[in-house]
Amino acid sequence: MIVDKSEIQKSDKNLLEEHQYEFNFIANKLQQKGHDIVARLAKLSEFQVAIPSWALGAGRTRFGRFAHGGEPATLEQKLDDVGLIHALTQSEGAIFLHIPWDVPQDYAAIKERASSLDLVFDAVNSNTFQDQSNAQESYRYGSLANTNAASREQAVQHNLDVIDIGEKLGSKSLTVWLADGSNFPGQTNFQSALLHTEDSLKKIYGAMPQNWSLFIEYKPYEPNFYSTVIQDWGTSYMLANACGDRAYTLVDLGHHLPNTNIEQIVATLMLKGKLGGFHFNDSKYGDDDLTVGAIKPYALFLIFNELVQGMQNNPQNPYPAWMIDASHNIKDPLEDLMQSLEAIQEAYAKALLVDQTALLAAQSAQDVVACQEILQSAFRTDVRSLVQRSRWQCGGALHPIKSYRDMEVRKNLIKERGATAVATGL
Ligand SMILES: [Mn+2]
Repeated sequence: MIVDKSEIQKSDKNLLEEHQYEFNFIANKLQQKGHDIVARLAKLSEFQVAIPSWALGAGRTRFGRFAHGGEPATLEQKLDDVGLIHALTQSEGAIFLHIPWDVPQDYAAIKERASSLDLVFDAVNSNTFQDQSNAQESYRYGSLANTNAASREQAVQHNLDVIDIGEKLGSKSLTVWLADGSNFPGQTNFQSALLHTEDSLKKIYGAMPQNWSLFIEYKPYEPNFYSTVIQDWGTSYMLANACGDRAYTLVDLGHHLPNTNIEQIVATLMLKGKLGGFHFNDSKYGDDDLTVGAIKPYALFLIFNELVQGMQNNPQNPYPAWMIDASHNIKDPLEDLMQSLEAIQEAYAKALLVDQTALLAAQSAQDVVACQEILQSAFRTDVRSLVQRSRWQCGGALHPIKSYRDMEVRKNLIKERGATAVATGL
């Protein structure tokens, strides 16, 4: 299904007057405070978030999976789904592939399809957390950290194959998330597991093309519940430093123990020039993979405040790769991705409104109350019409979910692909 621009306009028609009124109100107010609205809108429009190929179908828990029908069963259909929400939002113009599920049969055709949908290929993601049917060696006891050299070699080779696939598609980075760890005390030797991991990552890093980056993700627990080899940002940072200049830490919002101060981690990594990528989601208990901003929108804003500060003041840090890494057990995945995007854009828009000069002055004057006032004044600003305007001026919908529903997208996808079509790669 291809989104017709005239359908977006039809769906927007009754919203335009209200949007205009709300936008003028907030734009005037912000201009009076000295904000350059055109520049703010340009920043919002430039912001593109990648969609992972595994987020386009219903997720699963250990207890069941409830499909939505019309899910994308092929790589081509996954591209089409991302293209569809990109047409509505104008901000989801990149796809993040997961190998081995998304290996293209015809590279030229896939690249052409992506470019016709205005999509680029973001980082590629390897998978050594489960055994593939034709595998010689098992990852039951780990991949890059396995005590068995043959398992490690197989895992390294898989990453090299993924780089090869990514290169053919125009990707420029590899994300490694390891499930390696242990379930019981004594099961693993922490030091040798870390040394094996470092050694394996160095081999992968060494084989990457010169213009590629390596993103190393961390996670404190799960699927192993006693220890994970790359448990926190410090371990990831240490490994990235051991690999070299083009290796970075990747922060996934869900990969922290409850109440971790993620904004401080972001600030530290950007100061050191080592924040490579960012995975958005939200959680209440653990790695819940919920819709971004659904639980802790203020924490998301504080994180964005550090990201904005870092992007403005830390030239030593590369522009981070953004991705929504969520799972949709109950909602229509495409609607959920649009809700996540909205929350990300709102947090970003609010962070752009923080008066950094006044904040710095208040911090220097040790005026704690003023510091909080400055942050919360930005957080409490209703920026929804700014986000709408940034999307609309690029040809997107004022209200993407309304347009999606007006166009009966899910019904059409079920008609095209069938009610039982199930997405691969979850
Ligand atoms: Mn992630």
